[in-house]
Amino acid sequence: MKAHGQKLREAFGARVEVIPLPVHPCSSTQVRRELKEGKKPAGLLDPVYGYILRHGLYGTHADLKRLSDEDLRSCSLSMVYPKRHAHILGVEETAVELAKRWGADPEAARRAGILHDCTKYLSLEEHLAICAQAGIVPDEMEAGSAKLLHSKTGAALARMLYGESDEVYWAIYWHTTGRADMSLLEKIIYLADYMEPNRDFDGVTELRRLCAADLDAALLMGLEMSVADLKARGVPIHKNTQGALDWVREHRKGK
Ligand code: DGI
Ligand code: FE
Ligand code: FE
Repeated sequence: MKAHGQKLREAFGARVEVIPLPVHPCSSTQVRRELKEGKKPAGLLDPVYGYILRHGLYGTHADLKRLSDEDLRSCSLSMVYPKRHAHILGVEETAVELAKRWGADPEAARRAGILHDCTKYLSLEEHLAICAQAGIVPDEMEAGSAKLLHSKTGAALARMLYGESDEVYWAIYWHTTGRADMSLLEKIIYLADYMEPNRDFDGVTELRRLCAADLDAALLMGLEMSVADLKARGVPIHKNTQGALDWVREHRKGK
C-alpha cells in the first residue's frame, strides 16, 4: 500500500494519504456456514442479521413467531433507519425499568418496546395494506396519516409476523395517541416512548421523576404536553388523544 502511494506520488505528483482499514475479523464463507447452522455470526451487525432472518437468507429458517429477545431486536432494527435505533433501544430499556417499578410483566414490556416503532418508515399505502390484512379499519384522520397508523401497523406485525401476545399488541397499538382506560402496560410504553434517555425537551427531567413516583401524574403531564405541542403546530388532535387526556384528568380528580 505504501509502495503504491509512493509510485502515484512520483508519477503524477499526487497527494496520497494511506488510511489503514481495520481487518474484518471473519470470512464471508464462515459467516454463511454459521448462518446455515442457525448461529449468529460474530461481527455481523444486528440489523443485517435481522434482515437475513426476516427474509430467510443463506439457508436460515428462523421461526419468526418464536424469536429470542436478541433476535427480535435485530429484526426490529432491520426494519427502520439507523437514526431510530438508539430510540428503540432506549424505549426497550425504559419500558423494562418501568414494568419492574410498577408491577407489569417486564418481558412483555421489553417485547413491546423492541417492536413499538418497527413500521415507522412505511409508506401510507403500505400502512393501509397491513391494516386491510389485519382487519384494522382506520378512521378518517388515521387513513391519511402514516404517523397515526404506525402504532396500529406495528401492533399488527407484532401479532401476525412475530406472534406476540394481546398485551404486547395493545401496548403498541395505543402508544402514539393513548386512549381512555389505558392498561398498565399501555401507560408504560406510552411514557417510555416519551421520556427514554435519548429524548430531550423542556420538562423531560420532571416527566422522568413523575414516572418513578406517580405513573398517572406522569401520564397526565405527557398527554398535556403532547396536546399543547400538537395545538402549537396546528396539528389536529385525534379523538383518542383527547379521550386519553379527559380520562386521566377525570381519573385523577381529588388526588
Ligand atoms: O414514533 P415516535 O416518534 O417515537 O412517537 P409517537 O409514536 O408518539 O409518534 C409521534 C407522532 O404522532 C408525532 O409526529 C405526532 C403524531 N401524533 C401523536 N398524537 C397525535 C398525532 N397526530 C395527530 N394528528 N393527532 C394526534 O392526536
Ligand atoms: Fe411511535
Ligand atoms: Fe417511539
